[in-house]
Amino acid sequence: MNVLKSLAVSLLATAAFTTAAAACEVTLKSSDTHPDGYPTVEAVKHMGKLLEERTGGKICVEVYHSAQLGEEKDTIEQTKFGVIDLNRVSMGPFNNLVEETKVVSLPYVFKGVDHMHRVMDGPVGDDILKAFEPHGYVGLAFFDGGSRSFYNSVKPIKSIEDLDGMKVRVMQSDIFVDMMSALGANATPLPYGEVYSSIQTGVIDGAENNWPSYESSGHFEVAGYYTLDEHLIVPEVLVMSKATWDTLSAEDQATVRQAARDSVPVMRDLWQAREKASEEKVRASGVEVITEIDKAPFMAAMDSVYEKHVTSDKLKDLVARIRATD
Ligand code: GTR
Repeated sequence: MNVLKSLAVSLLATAAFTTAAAACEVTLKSSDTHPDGYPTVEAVKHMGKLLEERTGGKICVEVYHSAQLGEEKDTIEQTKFGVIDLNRVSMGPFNNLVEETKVVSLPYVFKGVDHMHRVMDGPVGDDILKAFEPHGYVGLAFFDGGSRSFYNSVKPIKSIEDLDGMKVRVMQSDIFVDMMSALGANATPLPYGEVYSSIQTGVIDGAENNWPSYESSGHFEVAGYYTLDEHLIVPEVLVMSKATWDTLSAEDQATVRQAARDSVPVMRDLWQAREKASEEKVRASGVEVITEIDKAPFMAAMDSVYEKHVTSDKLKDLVARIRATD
């Protein structure tokens, strides 16, 4: 969706919510690509509830789910200008804007989800949250994005060789394009909302994502082979527009920050439950899930991605600190 169209949609959506939010002095408009009920959507709603309680009904949050305000790249732009106040997105589409987000978008940089939590809950996470500010965003909290694995409509992928020449959709970031090239596939960066029809019409052979996204997007209906190679664990981030942030008092800013932090454990519980439920639904649908996969060659192929993207001392240091986190 282009920016003007997104703007028009967001204005209309604002009008639709005016009545519901009438009691609130400040209504923060929040964007999410996922459908209602998805863990990230529910976590931001929870944050809104906390905010409303803690400010005596002064600050409220309206979550516009299902990409009602546009695809992630466009909404990130609109958030910078304060057209959207809050945005829950993957780190991926932020890579070309906030370079520190690259280090947590590298294939196999985390040893697993627990390791990712320890890193993002610690000083590395704090530094990455702060890195958003000079670019017009206030980093508030990190959410889960599970492990991303490949799926496609053509054949079971059991080794790197099976990926050779395949057209695979990736998020709009150079890291993921280079990751696919390193694996011998053709990367097609596309907005999330275009993936289903692109697989259906054969524009691409497949994509990659976690269980809840593979399920909730319906991609499993058109791409029936899922290979658990778990090449990426990309955390998600909740940011606020710095333009909006600057209109709040210091006290309200602190309340917003705390409410966002307090939504994280809620999100993690919802995420765990949803991962299980999504996996069950997908397996029951007859999708072929390939679990016997040697990850070592996939990991080895990523050296060139690190060489190309981890060049500055700042990024090298962050990667070293991630690796040194137990
Ligand atoms: C999901 C993620 C979204 C979006 C999507 C994608 O896992 O939660 O924010 O980035 O992947 O692949 O575009």
